[in-house]
Amino acid sequence: MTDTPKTPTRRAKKPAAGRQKKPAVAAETAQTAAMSHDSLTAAFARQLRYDLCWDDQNEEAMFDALALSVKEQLLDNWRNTRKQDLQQGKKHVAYLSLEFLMGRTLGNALLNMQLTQECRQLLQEYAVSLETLEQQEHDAGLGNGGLGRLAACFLDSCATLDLNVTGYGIRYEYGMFLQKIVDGYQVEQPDRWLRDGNPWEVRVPQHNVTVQFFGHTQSYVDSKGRRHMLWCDTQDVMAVAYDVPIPGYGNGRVNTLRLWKAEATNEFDLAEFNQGDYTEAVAAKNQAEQITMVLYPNDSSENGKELRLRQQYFLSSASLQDLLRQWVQQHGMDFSEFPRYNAIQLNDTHPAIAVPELMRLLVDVYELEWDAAWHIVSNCMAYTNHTLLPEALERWPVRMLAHMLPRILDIIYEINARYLDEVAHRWPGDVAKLRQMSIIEEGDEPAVRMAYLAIVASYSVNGVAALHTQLLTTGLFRDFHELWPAKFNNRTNGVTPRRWLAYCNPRLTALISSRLGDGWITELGRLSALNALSTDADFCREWRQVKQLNKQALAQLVQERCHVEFSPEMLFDVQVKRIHEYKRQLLNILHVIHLYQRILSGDTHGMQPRCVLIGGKAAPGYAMAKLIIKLANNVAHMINGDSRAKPWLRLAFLPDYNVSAMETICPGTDLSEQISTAGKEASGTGNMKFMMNGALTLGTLDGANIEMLEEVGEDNFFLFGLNAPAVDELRMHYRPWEYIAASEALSGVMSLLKSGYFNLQEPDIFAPIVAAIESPSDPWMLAADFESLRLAQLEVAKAYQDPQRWTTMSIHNTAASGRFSSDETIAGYRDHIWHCR
Ligand code: 26Q
Repeated sequence: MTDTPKTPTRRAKKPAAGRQKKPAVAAETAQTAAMSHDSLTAAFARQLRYDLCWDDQNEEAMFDALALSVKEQLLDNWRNTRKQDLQQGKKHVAYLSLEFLMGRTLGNALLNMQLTQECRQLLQEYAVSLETLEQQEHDAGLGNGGLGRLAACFLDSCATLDLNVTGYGIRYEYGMFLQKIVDGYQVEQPDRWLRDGNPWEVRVPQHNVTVQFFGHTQSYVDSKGRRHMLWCDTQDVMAVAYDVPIPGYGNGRVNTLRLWKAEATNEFDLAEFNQGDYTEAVAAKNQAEQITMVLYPNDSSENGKELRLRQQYFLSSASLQDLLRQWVQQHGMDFSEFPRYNAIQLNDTHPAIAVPELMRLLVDVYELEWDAAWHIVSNCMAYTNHTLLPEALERWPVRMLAHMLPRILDIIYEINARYLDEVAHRWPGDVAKLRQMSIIEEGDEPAVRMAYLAIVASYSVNGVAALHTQLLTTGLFRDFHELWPAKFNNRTNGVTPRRWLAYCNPRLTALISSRLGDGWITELGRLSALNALSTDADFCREWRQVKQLNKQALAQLVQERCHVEFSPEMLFDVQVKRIHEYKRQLLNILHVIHLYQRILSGDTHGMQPRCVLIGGKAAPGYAMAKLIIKLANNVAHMINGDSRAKPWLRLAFLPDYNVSAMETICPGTDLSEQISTAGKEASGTGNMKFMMNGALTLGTLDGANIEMLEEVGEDNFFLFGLNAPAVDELRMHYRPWEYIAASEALSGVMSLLKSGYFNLQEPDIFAPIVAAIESPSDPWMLAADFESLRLAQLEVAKAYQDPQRWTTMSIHNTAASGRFSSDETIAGYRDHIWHCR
């Protein structure tokens, strides 16, 4: 890895005028800032010498010592934040998510605490660089991709915007698998990220709660004639809280990410033990602890897995019990004001079982009447949808719920019955409508439609980009939009400029801040001032120099991980994201093959030498995605081994793409590929990270690409392909062979692919890929968009060959990225959904 500085080397001394007002906790921080160097230094020395009992100066031990010392510096602010929120009665938001893709913490925490320089200084005395220690940290890979990383960016923005937000998630023992490439194939290996301990977490056993599973329900009528439900003979699991601090940028706020670990309850152990069955007791312990053992590595739902449902209920129940316990501690048993002081944001339907669980807790445990409880639930819950793919909509078999969560199923039935009355009222006599909109899907295997459950209970339902929200309200959720139009709203995604510019691109940060000051770090809209510098010769030269150095760092990463030589003089063309057919990595590969054929035929006139990088993980059970990885590797092998191609073209597949890899990739990229079939990518967020770092986008009219294009203008964006309505229209009469026949380039590519040129040792392995492209039912319509992509890539080449033009376009992209800060997005959630300050 690179040894380049990771944080701003120059920062304007005074904050620029009009910076956000610092919140109250900041005053305290300023006081302690002067002491922080001493205390960090002292804490580090103490950690190293005593707490870690390590006399040798080992880099792992030094990382641990540093991380623990940094955490120590956060503790006072952490406690104060909690105290002040309570005193001020600040509205609390619980962000429930099965995924938080945090990546590494050290560098980002130092940046937010503004301790990077101090830290560098102190490490000088130990003759070790901050970068070396940063690289000792394992990524916290507690997520699959976009949805999980979005949750992580949101936590950063919530803390920075001084909002009282707690992230609730699962402390998976094994995060996202590590990807190895063997003979071109993806091989999954377990990610034991906690093996050496996690210095950032604090175990908080005083917050333990018990979560129930299985058993059966019983009712009884009390002396006052009120009916009560009991859920009995359950198998109980203990949820143990592990808290991780989330510091805001330069404001002294420290929020909490609370991750739950499943452990066997003592009672359970003891009962077995008393019967003398020691081995059964230990086995039960294992069963309980399985719940939080592993993250499901699918980024589109894998329906019906029992353990996954257990994870969802475990997270939901533990988090809600935690919220209610805190409420009762402060307000007693009166819940009427609960929604005024609490919002619960559901990150997709994964935690939607929280809806009936909150009803259960309020009705069965806290003894509220149904209507009062429903009033509370339906004024707290808000649901974010992240997908348009119908196969990704979660459905849980009624049978499974009846067995695992019998009381919860009863409550879902009751919610459904009452809600269907409303539907019947709105559409009298329309039985088809009732069936269509029911939370319960009928059929051979009746199932609960989790998205419907979430919509019915939520006061807000949002999509994650303008097109996505529009397609939700006119497609997937049309009936619901008709019934409750006011619930629906759009919140276009964003990414945190702290990690995705200030931290990961210190050179560009220094350059930007040298002209604009550093106010842009918390007000990204200020980057628009760069437009005025886009033709300034000095500024452009420096901009190019920065990109060149960042490309060297990326080239080094590619050399180390792929053993492919990337030359920083060439165009760096990058597509990194989960491997999925709708994202069309295959279309990218087809274009690379086409370039290769041009080279072989001597048609290199006007060709721009380029290095293409593809990276991403395939779900372990997704055969086609895995085959696309194999194809990328085989094509790379042929091209990189062919001396004729060397001056023009290189292709590399980067193994184990993750958050820390992206921190080196996006600063060093010239061209970002966002080429999904229009109407399929809900938003995309990688696209925004690239844009912020001055990459140009080659993209379809999909997800947030559309809004990026709107911001930056057509002159600074390479647009191609069918739009969403055209894709839908074409589906009825799609004949891919006509597109293939009409394109000399695509025919050539298909012939070479079919000839077995890329799989000489393994005949026929790519037949499923050829068949998919040639199928009239190819949902992703690769053939239809190929020519358009090829032409757009010609424009890319032309633009890149005019360095001044490219640089100006690059600057315009960074300048226009202000709207895609997650601060903007979170300000939207704050003002339009959470209504908190
Ligand atoms: C569900 C059930 C069982 C197992 C796994 C899952 C599952 C897990 C993760 C389903 C979906 C996901 C992840 C989805 C995701 O990452 N969606 C992406 O969300 C981003 C943030 O909004 C968007 O930018 C992307 O467009 C969207 O694909």
